Amino acid sequence: MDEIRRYLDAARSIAALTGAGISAESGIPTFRGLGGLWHQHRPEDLATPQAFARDPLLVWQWYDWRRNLIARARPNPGHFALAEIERRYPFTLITQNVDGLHDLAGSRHLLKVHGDIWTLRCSSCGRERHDPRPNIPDLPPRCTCGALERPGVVWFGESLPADTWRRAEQAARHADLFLVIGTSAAVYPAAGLVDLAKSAGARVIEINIEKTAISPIVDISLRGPAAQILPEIAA
Ligand code: BJW
Ligand code: ZN
Repeated sequence: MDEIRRYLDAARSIAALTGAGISAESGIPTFRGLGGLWHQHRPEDLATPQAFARDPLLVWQWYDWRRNLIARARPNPGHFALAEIERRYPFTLITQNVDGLHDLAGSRHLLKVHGDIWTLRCSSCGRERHDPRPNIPDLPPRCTCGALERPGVVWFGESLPADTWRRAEQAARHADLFLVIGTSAAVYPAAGLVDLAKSAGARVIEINIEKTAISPIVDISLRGPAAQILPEIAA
């Protein structure tokens, strides 16, 4: 830990990439692995534009179930530690999570590369609105233009929000310390940020309870729960 705190103190620019694992201790299931969020469905069956076109009600029921679960969740010490790191160091937080728990913990330099579950977007006119209700009455919801609204998240086969993604790449390229926290690093292009940071010269530290696809290429692997390790780093 002392060594890692020295890296933080010496770094001119720090970035972190978080995934579902950081919210696991807030009670939100991860996507893959045991107890994963795919909830007896394959991602390809639910998190794609094709799935929404085929059965918007099924997709909305899954998102509504998740919104309800997330609405009751609170940030954990891992989220708070990253907000604390942002207050003390030049830091950019890149998250694949759509749950909003980093915002609640106080992170502000935050890039949500997979969107936000609390945003609804019209599938026809593109109008976006924030809807904080844990459950949406009358699924599937409709826009004032009459077309179906969809969750404001990024599904498989869709592009990431261009400006947010450009800033994420920039943060990874400029970082001299890159933290990879609670992600299986299985989903691209987000997982590619690790390679990008490493080839641009960053020291890469992984925090995960398990070995992942990127474990062989990182400089340091810290095995354990993010809610325990991050507060130790930020202490
Ligand atoms: C803990 C813990 C604790 C547990 N403490 N740790 C290159 C190669 C191959 C494929 C592709 C490629 N480029 C693109 C693709 C296709 C595709 C893709 O990546 N497929 C792979 C599955 C192979 N990517 C896309 O389609 C992306 N778009 C794209 O590339 O656009 C360009 C394009 C356009 C048109 C045509 C083709 C290309 C979009 C990807 C969108 C992903 N969307 C989702 C759903 C978001 C909305 C929602 O939440 O519903 O994003 S899928 C899902 O996976 C979600 C997550 O953000 C994402 C990543 O998952 P994450 O966070 O890593 O979670 P888990 O569960 O996988 O891992 C949790 C980890 O935590 C584990 O390691 C645990 O051990 C750990 N853990 N408790 C610390 N307490
Ligand atoms: Zn509309």
